[in-house]
Amino acid sequence: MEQRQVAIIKVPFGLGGARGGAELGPDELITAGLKREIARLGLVLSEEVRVECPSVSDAPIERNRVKYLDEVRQVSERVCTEVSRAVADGSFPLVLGGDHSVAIGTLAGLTSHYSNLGVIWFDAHADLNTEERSLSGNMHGMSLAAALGHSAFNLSHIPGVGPFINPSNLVYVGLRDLDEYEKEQIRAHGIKSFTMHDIDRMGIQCVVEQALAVAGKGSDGIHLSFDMDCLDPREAPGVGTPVPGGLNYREAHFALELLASTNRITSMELVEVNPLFDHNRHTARLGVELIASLLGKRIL
Ligand code: EXY
Ligand code: MN
Ligand code: MN
Ligand code: MN
Repeated sequence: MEQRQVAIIKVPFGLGGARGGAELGPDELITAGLKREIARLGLVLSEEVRVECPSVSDAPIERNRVKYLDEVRQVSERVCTEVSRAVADGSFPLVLGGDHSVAIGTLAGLTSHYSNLGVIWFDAHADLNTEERSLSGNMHGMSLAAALGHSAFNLSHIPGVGPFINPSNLVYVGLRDLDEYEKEQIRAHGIKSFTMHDIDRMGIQCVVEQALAVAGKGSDGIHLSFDMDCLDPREAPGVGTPVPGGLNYREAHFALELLASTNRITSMELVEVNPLFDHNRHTARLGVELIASLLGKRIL
């Protein structure tokens, strides 16, 4: 069997988030041993790129209601280019955020190759706000609105991009903190959502199997977008927007082990690791372990 290639795409960008610090995420994940885990799994690291990202010091003081839109646009274009190149190289794109606004560029790069991309979105939040409806102005809460074409700034504004993602191939896992507008959008577009209530009720195995069926139906690739705040803050304190009542350690691992065993996942991003709120690199280490599970690490 051909050896699988992984391309690490580091996106040290935090201006889309509610609090600074997510820009430190990629280096923190590398320091926590990500490359060692990839090597242990017998995978080839085909490349490790670092997307150049603006930081507070080179961005103007933000006075607009929507914060750092120009910076998000710039980063989205660069991430799109790198992700697209990794797919063209035959590598598995592994994007390390950064706040969740980096997903706009990831999804742009993927849709330039996949005509009908399925998306599994692990998150406490729906990230479905538009510039008009966001209560915070933070762009990490708008990434899926951009990918679905609901917001003024959206995928169609990124050069070389493919179609918007299809709401019928999008599925949430772990939701528990939604704005009213986001709830309306989920209902209006019939987006399949497994909230924490559903996980309590059905168990994570059943949820993951159903999520896979939704994302995989008629799709030519499945992207896993993994926001670390889907985990309970006791497991993952190092995130910018923690919400109580999230996934526990084994639920998260089992979910990713199940996804790995299907061989259907074609790309992954892991976002919102924020070392400023972490203790002893706990969250980054957990992030590395979860990536390893998704890449095929087994207990035995
Ligand atoms: N819904 C809130 C907002 O739009 O500001 C919170 C969004 C948090 C987004 C994060 C990281 O997934
Ligand atoms: Mn390359
Ligand atoms: Mn998110
Ligand atoms: Mn979140």
